Amino acid sequence: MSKDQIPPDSPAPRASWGSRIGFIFAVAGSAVGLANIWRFPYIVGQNGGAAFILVYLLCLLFIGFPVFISEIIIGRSTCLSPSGAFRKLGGASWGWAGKLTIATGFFVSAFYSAVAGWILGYLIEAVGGQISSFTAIADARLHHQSLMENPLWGLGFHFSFLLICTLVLLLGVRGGIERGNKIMMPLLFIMLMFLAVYGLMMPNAHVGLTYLLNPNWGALTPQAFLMALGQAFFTLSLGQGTMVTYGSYLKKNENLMASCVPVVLMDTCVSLLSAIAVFTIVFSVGIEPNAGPGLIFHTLPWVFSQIPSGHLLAVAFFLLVLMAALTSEISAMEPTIAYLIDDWGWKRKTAVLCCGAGAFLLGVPAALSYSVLKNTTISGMAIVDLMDLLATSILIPLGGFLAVVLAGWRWGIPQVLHHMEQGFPQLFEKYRWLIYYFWFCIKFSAPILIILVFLNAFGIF
Ligand code: ALA
Repeated sequence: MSKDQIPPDSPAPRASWGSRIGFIFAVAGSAVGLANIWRFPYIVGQNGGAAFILVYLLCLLFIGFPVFISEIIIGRSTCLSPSGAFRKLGGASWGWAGKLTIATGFFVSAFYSAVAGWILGYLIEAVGGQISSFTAIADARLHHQSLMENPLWGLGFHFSFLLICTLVLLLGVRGGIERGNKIMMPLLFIMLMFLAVYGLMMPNAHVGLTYLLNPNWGALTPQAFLMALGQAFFTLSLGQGTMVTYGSYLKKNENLMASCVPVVLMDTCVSLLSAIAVFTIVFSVGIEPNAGPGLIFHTLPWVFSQIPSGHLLAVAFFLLVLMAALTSEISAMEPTIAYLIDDWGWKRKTAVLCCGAGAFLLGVPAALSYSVLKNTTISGMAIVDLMDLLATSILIPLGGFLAVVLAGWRWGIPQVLHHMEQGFPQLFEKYRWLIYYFWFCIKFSAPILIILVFLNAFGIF
């Protein structure tokens, strides 16, 4: 980075991505996570199959992608963490909005790690063959229950998962995040392709595909719209400071569209492929995949016990989910780390260690949700589910809303378009319609639709 790119209020030369592919893999790594492989298949199953997929794709087109681009531009144009970036573009009073998104990322990293810890625990179980040898689905459920009721199991894997993330983060933006994603993302794609092809070759694969592609419009409730919106936001890691922070490491001469469009396509492909893999594999043994979060913790282990090469598939599946979770967790922690470095002048090592320790402590209640804290519920929901609900239905859409209002109304569309052209000055000459698309989405459709979905979901109209 040349000297003239360093903003005056940035204390030290800022880290940057080494290459475009490094950026694409890092951002795709952040985007592809538990939401794609774990949540997407079961919410599709519960909310109308292809009808829900259509709503989800529209949410991506008119809300998710414009918010994603706005956040990346906010970061790239300021080269600051979300707090400084929001302050610089919006004025002093906007600093709190940036801080809110950082706090959201930190909050997500805490409960996400608890859930990802269970995945790590299941991977170890898969390697040992314990989750591919059940003779009845009830046994798989009981085994899951016995693991979840063991507080040391939950806490130990929550800690171990965070330890791996912290070690990667200690290696820095290029040496840790970029290199780690460059290794894990291709592996993730290979494993997912393998599982999807395997699923399509199973008996009854067509039943799974029909279930996925058959639209059930009656299942599209207001809650389903909120879920589609929450999924579009959560899967692109929006509203949690991540994309602003990752954008702040992107060089100004990078072609923004060529860097960002592949990320959204990859993320969407992973969600659809995961749904294909899960539905075809689950239907092959004649059961329905609408089992909620239990889908991957007892339904799939039971399926792995029924099919040929189930042991190998179980290892491949949980390794896939683990890598997806690692790259996303790292990206949820990075905004806090960047903030501590930028605003508080901390060294990276101190910031990473404190962020890791903080995420562990905040995640402890989530990790213990089904053991010592299993009777601590609100409206019947366990702590981890409440944290998930608070993040995905309120904090994350709110953070995305603030980013898009900052970009579209406070900073202004001309500035946004100007920064979009950096790295590709002919962008709007070649694709003039993009001006109207971004103008309409950033200024109107994204903020208005977010408000409408909120009001609708809370029964206000
Ligand atoms: N984007 C991450 C996921 O999908 C947080 O899980």
